[in-house]
Amino acid sequence: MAGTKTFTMLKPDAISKGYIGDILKQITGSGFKIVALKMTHMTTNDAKAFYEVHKERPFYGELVDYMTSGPVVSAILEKENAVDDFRTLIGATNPDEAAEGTIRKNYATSISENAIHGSDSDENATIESNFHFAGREQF
Ligand code: DGI
Repeated sequence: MAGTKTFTMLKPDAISKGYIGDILKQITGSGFKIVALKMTHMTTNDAKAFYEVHKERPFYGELVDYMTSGPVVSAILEKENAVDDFRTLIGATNPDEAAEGTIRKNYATSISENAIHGSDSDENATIESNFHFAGREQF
């Protein structure tokens, strides 16, 4: 079966702590192929749009401020069952509840500064990939 795709973003806390290489190594070591990759600094409007689904939540302002506090590394990943397997690899939203060996357990700072994003459905993986990457950047 051909691989399916998911979208990920290494968040500002992971970048500032120097974890880009270690996290990408854990991702590729877990069977995911990187098919698009870049570092960007999201604008406030970018972050508001990316997390629009959370706009009524009390943490929305904090989330937007955090996601624009420094650069992010975004990537599209390919693997069989990519969305679900990647959610398992990153672990629970709150690193205190994340399983041993997951990326958030290994590298996250807190529930709000939790190191990494992973799409929660195939549909959102496509929307989020197209938000961050032009077609010619996706391989
Ligand atoms: O898909 P996830 O990133 O695991 O979680 P989500 O889609 O429910 O939430 C998106 C991000 O919003 C999450 O990675 C961190 C932040 N967030 C979620 N719930 C809380 C939160 N931040 C704070 N401060 N408090 C929360 O309860």
